[in-house]
Amino acid sequence: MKNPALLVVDIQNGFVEESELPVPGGGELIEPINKLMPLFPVVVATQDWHPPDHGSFYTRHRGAKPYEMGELGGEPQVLWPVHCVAGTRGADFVEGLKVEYLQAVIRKGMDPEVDSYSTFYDNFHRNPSGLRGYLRERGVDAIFLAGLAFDYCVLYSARDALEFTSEIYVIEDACRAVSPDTAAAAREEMISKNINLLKIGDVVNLLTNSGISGAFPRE
Ligand code: VGL
Ligand code: ZN
Repeated sequence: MKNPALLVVDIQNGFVEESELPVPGGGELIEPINKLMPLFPVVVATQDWHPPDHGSFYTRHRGAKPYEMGELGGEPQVLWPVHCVAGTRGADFVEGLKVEYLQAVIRKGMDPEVDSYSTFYDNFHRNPSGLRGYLRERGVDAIFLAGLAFDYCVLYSARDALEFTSEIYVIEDACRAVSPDTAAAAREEMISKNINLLKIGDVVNLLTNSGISGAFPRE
């Protein structure tokens, strides 16, 4: 590892406040992520960025309730509460996140007919986001993930990131999950795919031992 990137996944109001799609403990991540960002040479953030009538919203499905299973494009789909509508407060980064460290922001979930948990592709794997090209041009050789939600966007992004490099690290205590059941399954899948699970303290040691310094001076 010479040039690792930190992917800061969906640290948005819609996932940390009670109003939209709250992920338990999501708000606790601001401080650790602020500490992690300046350690990395490349820092990219993602935003869930939906149109108001996105097909993953329960409101698009007659008689449906939030968090029920439904269908979108002929595939099973969790029907989410309305969340992270582009240009609204719910889609904004959480206040206090040090956005000055973000070198690029990738937005996803704009197509109303397919959900997009991964930062690399939509859930049908049809359209790429451009992140892979960005990371390639930046010469990134390892990807660290932190953010929301561990069992959805972090899992799907880590899965797709394996196409880019075999060196994937999910910083477990810098992530929070929607539900314990899906989190346990996500963890199993990561382990089976040789995605490394580590803790914030391990990251600091790993980067220091590899002689890696961040793009911004340490605080
Ligand atoms: C996410 C559910 C719906 C996520 C996004 O960021 O994990 N989860 N949209
Ligand atoms: Zn979403």
